[in-house]
Amino acid sequence: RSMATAARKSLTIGLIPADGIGKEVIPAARTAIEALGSDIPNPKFIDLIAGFETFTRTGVALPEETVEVLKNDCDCALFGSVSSPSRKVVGYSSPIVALRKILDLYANIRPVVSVCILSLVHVDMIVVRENTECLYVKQEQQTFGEHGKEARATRLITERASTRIGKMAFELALARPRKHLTVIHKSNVLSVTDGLFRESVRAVQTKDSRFEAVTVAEQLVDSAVYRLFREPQIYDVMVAPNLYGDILSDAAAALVGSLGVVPSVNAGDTFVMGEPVHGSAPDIFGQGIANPVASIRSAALMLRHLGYTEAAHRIDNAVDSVLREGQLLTPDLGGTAKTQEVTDAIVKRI
Ligand code: GGG
Repeated sequence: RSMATAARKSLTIGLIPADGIGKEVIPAARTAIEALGSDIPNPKFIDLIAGFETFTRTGVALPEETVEVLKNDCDCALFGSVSSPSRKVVGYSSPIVALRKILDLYANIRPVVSVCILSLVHVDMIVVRENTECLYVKQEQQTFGEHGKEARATRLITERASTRIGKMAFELALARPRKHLTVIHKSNVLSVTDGLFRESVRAVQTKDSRFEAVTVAEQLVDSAVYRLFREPQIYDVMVAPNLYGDILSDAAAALVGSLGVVPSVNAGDTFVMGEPVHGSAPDIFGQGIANPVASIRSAALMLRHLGYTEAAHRIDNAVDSVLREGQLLTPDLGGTAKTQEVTDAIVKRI
């Protein structure tokens, strides 16, 4: 699926590096887009802030101005990574979770593909993660019960969100050679919520005859994780509720060498935001060794989604060529190269 480019005379891209290595890899993605020259009409970049560091500095994790600029002035955006704390911090809420909801970026599309020299098995799949609901509605309460503290979270699954993520997954599967879709759920236990997800996704196929060409399988999420490690080649497109999709795509990244090479886009009907699947990696932040590949590939995915197919192709080919040569790999891939060296090598090939 791509948003039409025909009438576009320029492309304005919001850049939100956010926290940690996001600040090192988003500039690399910008350099890759700039290297495309006239393939992208008048690219303009707007630097925007968000994240935990923004919160500690200003008291707000997602400033209103960032949201307004994205909505009013940008055609698309690139988001880096965020370091939300694992404890409750009063007044703080994850800006990436909020942005996905505010901009209605309901699909998180995560292609996980083998990097030839690094993979023992051939993996070529897309994890399609519902991006707006499930446990990420973040309605949690803690109370005191007879035996002490009790905590509850609401898990929201709607027919509307499950249907539209289902449609997105069927479209993606239809465009691939294997045309195979696996619906992930746990409806043997969560028969109401996951039952609705499963039923809504499956109903998509009955309402559009084009989707008859797609073969559909279902898998319980625990069994999907097992089979993902045993025989990842069986998967083509997977569609999952938010939390399962989050976990499955990180797990799948382990099969292709590193989270540092896995890109994603957060896509809605009118806006798209590229985002590396990896987090802010505070352990390596500041050393200049973060892998820029996931962000550069996220830029390519974003451009492809906007219809700039040739530009996206040029970036992907350049990345593949650097990885194939294997001379310049960051430490997550077993090498000693710096972020800047890998970026320069990719840019040179673009
Ligand atoms: N780029 C993906 C990323 O930042 N992952 C970490 C993440 O999603 N954390 C959730 C959060 O910090 O709010």
